[in-house]
Amino acid sequence: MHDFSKISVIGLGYIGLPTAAVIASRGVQVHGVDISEHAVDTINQGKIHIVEPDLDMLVQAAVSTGKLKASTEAEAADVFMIAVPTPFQGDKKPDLSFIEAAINTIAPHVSKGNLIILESTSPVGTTEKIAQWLAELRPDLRMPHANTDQSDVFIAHCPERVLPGRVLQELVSNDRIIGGISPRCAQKAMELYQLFVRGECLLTDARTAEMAKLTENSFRDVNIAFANELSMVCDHLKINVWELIQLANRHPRVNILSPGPGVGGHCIAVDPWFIVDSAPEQAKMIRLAREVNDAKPHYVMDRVKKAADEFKKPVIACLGLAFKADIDDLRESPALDIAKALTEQRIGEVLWVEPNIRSLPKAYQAFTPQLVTLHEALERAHILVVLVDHKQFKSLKPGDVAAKVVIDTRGLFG
Ligand code: SAJ
Repeated sequence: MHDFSKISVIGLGYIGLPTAAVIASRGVQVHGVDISEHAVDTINQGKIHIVEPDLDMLVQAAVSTGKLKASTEAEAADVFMIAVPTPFQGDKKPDLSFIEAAINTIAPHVSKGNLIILESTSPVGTTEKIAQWLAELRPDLRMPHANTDQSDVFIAHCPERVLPGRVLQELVSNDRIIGGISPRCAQKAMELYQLFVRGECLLTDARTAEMAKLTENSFRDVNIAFANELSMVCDHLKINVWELIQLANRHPRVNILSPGPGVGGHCIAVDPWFIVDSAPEQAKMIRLAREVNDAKPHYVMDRVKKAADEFKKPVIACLGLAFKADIDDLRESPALDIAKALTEQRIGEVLWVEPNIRSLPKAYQAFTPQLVTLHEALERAHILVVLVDHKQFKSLKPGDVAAKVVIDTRGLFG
């Protein structure tokens, strides 16, 4: 038997909401907190304000059984899980203000024996900072950084590592890294994760756990940068990069990732900067990989401009706007940046194709884009720019595009 009868999840976004719903589905009372009234109201109606497969059913069940309740106010609980954003500021320095605000919100409600878990991806040292902030706000409680064996509260970092689009499976099946401020903290946090995680729980200290998460996403970023650089080298040398990668990957110890129009999403393009910020002298390759990936959309734009120069009144169709295949998430998407820039710079008549959305969010309507169907794009465009490998585009036959100039950043026609 565990001694967690009520869990509070602070931040009900892409990580917090699925986590809250999964814990509630195990029969534990969950109190979700978010600053957005819209999010809170939507959840309390048993609905969701984000897109993730099957999450709607899970939230609906959790709310209708009374196990999940959302609020803009914090209240007492046995566990506080923090899942708020950690973006970077203009100078690529991490912005911890959401975490600090979360600590300020929960501080009056924390009591002896409570467990506080940071799930947000964070720079090394953030979990220790939480302990210090809380120590200042609650001098009556003994914190684990100063009282290793006898703290009143337990604090740990357990970074989320789920893949958008597969969150509900990965929340349960992934192994978890659990970094305690002290070994007792890690042990206590593990008891919580064992309520719903089928993967292994691996215990370490908080700093190593923080670095592990940043390392995972930087590893991927560096590998994607390698693929993106190869694609530019191959264009220069007039070699088909897709064929090249397929051949090289037949070596038993080579596994090159796929080039694309750049790296999108809110994690891989952000987290490596946290390493660069804390060790700028040492993290040379990690920084360079970020720069290579950030430069890729400009390279694609230049290719499109060159192709457009060949037409008097070029019609250009951008196939895909989301940040990766078969999702509707447009945030931090290089595909969207490319479509926006081509439209703004009036490189021609630009058609936007995104089969996963019905209309564009208001912010993008200022560009007066033409959101059209794939069918219309195929009828009208001279140039097709493949930006996302959505399944609808994968089923195109070479004959469908034979008469077009195709700039294929995803190797669909490789
Ligand atoms: N991409 C490529 N080529 C590839 C693979 C990806 O260009 O071969 C691009 C995608 O098109 C996309 C971006 O990279 O624009 C990121 O996509 P992704 O699928 O690699 O990763 P995310 O951002 O959806 O989720 C990542 C995951 N991290 C790792 O795989 C190491 C996920 O497990 C993390 O939980 C998530 O970041 C996070 O929240 O940190």
